[in-house]
Amino acid sequence: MKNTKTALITGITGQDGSYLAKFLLDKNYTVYGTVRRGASEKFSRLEFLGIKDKVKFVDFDLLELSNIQQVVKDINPNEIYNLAAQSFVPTSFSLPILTSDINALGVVRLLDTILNVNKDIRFYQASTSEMFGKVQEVPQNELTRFYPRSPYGVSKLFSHYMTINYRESYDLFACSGILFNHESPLRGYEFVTKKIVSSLAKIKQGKEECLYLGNIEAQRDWGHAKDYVEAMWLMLNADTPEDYVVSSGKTTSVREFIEKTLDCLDFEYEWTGEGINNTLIDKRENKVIIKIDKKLYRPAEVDLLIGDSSKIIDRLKWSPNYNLNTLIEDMVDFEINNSKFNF
Ligand code: NAP
Ligand code: F7E
Repeated sequence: MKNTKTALITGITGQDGSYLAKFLLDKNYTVYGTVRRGASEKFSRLEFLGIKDKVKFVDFDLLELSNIQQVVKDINPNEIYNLAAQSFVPTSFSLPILTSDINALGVVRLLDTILNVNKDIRFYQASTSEMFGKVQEVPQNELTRFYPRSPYGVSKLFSHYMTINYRESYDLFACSGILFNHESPLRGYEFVTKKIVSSLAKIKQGKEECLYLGNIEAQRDWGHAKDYVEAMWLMLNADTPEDYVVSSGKTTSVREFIEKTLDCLDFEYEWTGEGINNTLIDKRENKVIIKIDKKLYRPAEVDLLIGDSSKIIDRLKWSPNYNLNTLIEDMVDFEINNSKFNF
């Protein structure tokens, strides 16, 4: 049956925006996506997914209130998924004011616009496990106390509570998904999983020499972005607006992620040294291929994340298809077979 729903996705050029657009198009939504003007085109993810021609694009920036008002008024969608953000944690330390303007105030601009344009628009806010930061409980669920450790985490906590406040004050159908790290072949190169998989694949092919990393003892709860965009849709199509944790329920260190990737690429390897002198040797080539770079450490780190997604599994029947091993296989396969795509 024809779906008559319209969705507006902010941040459609990013990892999640691209997968969500594909997911909604497959459900016959009319999909609008917001694009921030830049010096070069940034549609490579949508092109890789084969959907660039199916999305309707609008110029948009979360910094510009009148632009947001015009876009929401013109499209008047059934659902808005706010995925746009300055999402890279290290950049939030160097650009804390810009990060706050986009990630925190940008969300109030959107919420207030919805309130004034059409209160029936359903709203999804991309909240994050970074809000748990220095974790106050293990595992973390919807009731765990927050303790963010970066300007990014703090900005997202502001917008998380703003979303709740607009829901409670004005009866908006507004939900926050507290999503733990989710990765994919379409992840930006600066994030650790993509950096590891991409560099190790290139080292294996003789195209790169050495990978430099920061704190490899940090532990993350990693899932696949394809599974996580489905959770966003489930939230906006539930009977009541609520907040949900979305996670795999397992935690893995960056070091273990490296080892799994090395196994997947059939390396023989050995760690030597301690702390920042830790290095990894390719035993077949007798070469150092991973070194630690102190400059990649963060001013404050989130040491451990592990989520408890019982609520969304029980109430919305969310059921992920990927685990960490199949995620890594998907990412490695992409690096080996699709080197012409650059994100
Ligand atoms: P991403 O790949 O970094 O994409 C971010 C998107 O936001 C891009 O399309 C970017 O556009 C856009 N954007 C940045 N600043 C903007 C502005 N001022 N106005 C309008 N658009 C702007 O992020 P992602 O990994 O897909 O994550 C999607 C959302 O989920 C983000 O809000 C992120 O903070 C949140 N989140 C992500 C994870 C995760 O593990 N991936 C976990 C929890 C929460 P350009 O192409 O122009 O840069
Ligand atoms: O770092 C460590 C680093 O940048 C993961 C964003 O999507 O998920 C993401 O934030 C860990 C950290 O992700 C390098 O110190 C070591 O402990 O891949 P990341 P993130 O900071 O967890 C959350 C849920 C979001 O919401 C964010 O938007 O890996 N690490 N060495 C490194 N990290 C990077 N990037 N680069 C390194 O060389």
